[in-house]
Amino acid sequence: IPLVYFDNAATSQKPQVVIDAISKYYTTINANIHRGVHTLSQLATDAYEVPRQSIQRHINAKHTHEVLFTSGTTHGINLVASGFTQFLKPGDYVMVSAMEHHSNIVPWQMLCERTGANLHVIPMNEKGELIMEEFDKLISEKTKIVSVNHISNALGTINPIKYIIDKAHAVGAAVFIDGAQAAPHIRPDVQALDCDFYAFSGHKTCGPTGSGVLYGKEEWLEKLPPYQGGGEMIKEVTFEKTTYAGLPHKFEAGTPHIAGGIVLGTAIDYLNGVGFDNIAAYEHTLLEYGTQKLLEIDGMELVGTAAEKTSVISFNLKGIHPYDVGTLVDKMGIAVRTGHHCAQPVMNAFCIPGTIRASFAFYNTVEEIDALVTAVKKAQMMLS
Ligand code: 7TS
Repeated sequence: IPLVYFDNAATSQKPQVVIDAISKYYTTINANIHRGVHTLSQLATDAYEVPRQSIQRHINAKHTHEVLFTSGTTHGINLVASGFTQFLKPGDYVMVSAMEHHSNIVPWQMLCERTGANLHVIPMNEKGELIMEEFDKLISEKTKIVSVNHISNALGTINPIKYIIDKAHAVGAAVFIDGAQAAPHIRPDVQALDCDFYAFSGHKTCGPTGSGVLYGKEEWLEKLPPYQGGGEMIKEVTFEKTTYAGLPHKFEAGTPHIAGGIVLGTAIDYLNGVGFDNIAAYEHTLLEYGTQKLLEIDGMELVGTAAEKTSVISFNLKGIHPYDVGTLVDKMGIAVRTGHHCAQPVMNAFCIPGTIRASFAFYNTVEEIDALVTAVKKAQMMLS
């Protein structure tokens, strides 16, 4: 049976240009960067700085050195949460939302444990939308950083991040945007948003696993301490004292995922070639079609019905455990994710063990959605 891949929120499939670019890197210019003076090393070093520039343009960062290469969103969040240790004191607040992925909860909890700060959580309503009136009540001069996702992985909700950023700045708080689920669908403009940090993962945006980006405003990146010590992040090392390299190298200790960074650039160029407006418009038709077709099934319970959504449909069938449905549709050749999607607090809020999640990308089709609907109906018959 042909595979229908509807687990794009977990990771995207890779276009041929990306697969070819990985092979081309290792075949033609593989060498360590910034080190040797030999020609190959210079070629690799130059090639590694090219995607930094294309990503700077892509997200509209002011400076190239505000673009840090990471291993993914998780790395970016931990880097900033770790660096904030010195800025927090007992009684301060860190704020996240009720619909965060675990990777945008746990690092901030660890930060609170280290510093004696407390965690505030922006609640959501039954549609899976953040309640801005509650956010307005929670935010205060004691809030030092707010970290929210641009788009929820479990519900597909597009959050009002511009509102959050402006309100947070009004009380002097920094704002971190977890763009893991947004980057495959939306071209973020970090200057227009005025966010202090924006992170995303390469593997969800048609790029290689182990690649990612952390954007940080220059003033914050200058203030934050290095995250890891090691090679390439120093200016001078003696046993008495080490001084650090400038941006972005201060945050890029050790040998990075060179192929990953270069090929992430290829992936972002590829997506821009397809066009983010085209992607958004097409995926919206998939979302509308899928939502309508799935709602025709008896006992269909959609989880996450926000007015502003991307192409993620989380659902349950009345009286049936999501794992059972997921297992059966998988046997019918359809890859969906089932479970809590690393967002257990979301599942707790809806009082459910998990959901079945179909997440669409621009390469999916309505015929594939029809196949999903048929498979879900079959699974329902078998299980009831
Ligand atoms: N933030 C959000 C909103 C995410 O959806 C994910 C991964 C992460 C952070 C972490 O990204 P990583 O690349 O560092 O692991 N989300 C999912 C998902 O929904 N299914 O698998 C991974």
